[in-house]
Amino acid sequence: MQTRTVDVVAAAIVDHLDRPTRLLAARRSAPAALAGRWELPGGKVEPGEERHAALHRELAEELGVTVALGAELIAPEGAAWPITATHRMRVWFASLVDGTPAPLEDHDELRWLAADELDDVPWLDGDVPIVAALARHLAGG
Ligand code: 9L3
Ligand code: MG
Repeated sequence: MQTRTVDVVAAAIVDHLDRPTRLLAARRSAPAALAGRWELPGGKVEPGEERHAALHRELAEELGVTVALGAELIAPEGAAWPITATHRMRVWFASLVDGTPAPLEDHDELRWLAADELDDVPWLDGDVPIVAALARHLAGG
């Protein structure tokens, strides 16, 4: 039996793409097994959907925002980050273009975290190495 890999896309929404100092973290409210853990917002790419389109759709659904996408945060072993045994995730920097982020779907809290606050929330296991990589891109202060 072959297990198909599920493609997920997520955004590292930052205050400024050119000199980021804060990252937007979202606390999951569903499913129960993941509730209370924090993540980079995003979700599954639908069949036939282009990745960037999927990410824009997810951010509109989950947070009610429009974003501009920046560079991709490339994983050490190829573009995609292996977040679970069955899911791999691509991550892009993003900045807000329209809307104020609100936890509309699948989240119950949002926080803008500075570099020295990234360890203050319990991230999903799969997001931990991604956040560690992002920490190196956030300027202090
Ligand atoms: N996931 C992990 N980290 C993330 C995202 C957006 C998603 N930053 C995992 C959680 C789910 C799966 O990927 O098991 C699909 O995500 P969603 O469609 O439930 O958001
Ligand atoms: Mg999601």
